[in-house]
Amino acid sequence: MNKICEILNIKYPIIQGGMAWVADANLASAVSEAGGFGIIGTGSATADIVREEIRKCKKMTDKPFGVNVMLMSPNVESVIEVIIEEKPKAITTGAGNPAKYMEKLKKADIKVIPVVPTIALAKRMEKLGADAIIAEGTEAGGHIGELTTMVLIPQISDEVKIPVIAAGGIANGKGMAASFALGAQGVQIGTRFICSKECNIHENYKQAVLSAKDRDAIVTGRTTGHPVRTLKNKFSKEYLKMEKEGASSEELDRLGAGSLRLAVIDGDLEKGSFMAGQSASMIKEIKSCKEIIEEIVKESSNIMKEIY
Ligand code: TUI
Repeated sequence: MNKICEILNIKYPIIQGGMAWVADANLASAVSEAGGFGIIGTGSATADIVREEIRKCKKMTDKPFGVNVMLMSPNVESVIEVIIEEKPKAITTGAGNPAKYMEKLKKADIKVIPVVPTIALAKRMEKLGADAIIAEGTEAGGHIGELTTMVLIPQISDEVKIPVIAAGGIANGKGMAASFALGAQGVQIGTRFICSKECNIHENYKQAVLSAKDRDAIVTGRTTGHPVRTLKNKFSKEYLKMEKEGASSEELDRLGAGSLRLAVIDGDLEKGSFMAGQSASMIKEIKSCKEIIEEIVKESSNIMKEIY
């Protein structure tokens, strides 16, 4: 049996990305109901909001689901406490090192699956007792590392014994088959699920992803040490211009404050930060989570059968 399916007790090794503001109980439960592993993205949300969303998800599905913890959140400590009380099947972590929380979470019998952008961090996470690793290439949306999925996955899967989940640039069966070929046992998919029927975000966000071309998912924030991949628009172009002109972190933070919310909730095409991965240009239509998952599984297994 596939190791990711075994650890998470799911049908298909497809994990939905824990996208802040985007991945709510509605999306997570739809992915889990379809046989994947749905994740509630907590971003910088308060512990009370996170508790509410986890309880909502439990009402919407009997299937296992997880929560993503964004480690740069000012609410990270209280969010971890809520997670320990509510006991989702697993957590994924992003934008930092979860070492501090590992023991507590494992004691609560919650699987811990850190997202890592480097080989060194993957090895450190294995030593600390991570149950699996999500190795995320720079093709991904949101907060990113520098290495590509193509070079990260084969190296991490050679270096660690725990199962590896590939992320970054994966939106269809080709990406899933490639991930298996590179040594991963599963995939994490974010951007494709933005374009799902069950994703409760402003229609403008979905349309922005659907109309994105190959070079439209650009990186802002390289000068601050917090690179973020987001779609090209007035906001991201202004951000890059200010970086070029030597703006301080404080000035850039002021410009960025609230911009993800403006994209997700208000659909503000000028001031919003439409975080998305390079795979945006591969996504052509809005489908249900069930259709997306079944299409990816079918396409990847056909590719693997056709090789020999
Ligand atoms: O976390 C993500 N992607 C995200 S989080 C997010 S919320 C946000 N909003 C505004 C500004 C910034 C973020 C949007 N997208 N992906 C997982 C990921 N984790 N990518 C890279 C990393 C990472 C980076 C450094 C993981 C660990 C790490 O460790 C550094 C250390 O402390 O050793």
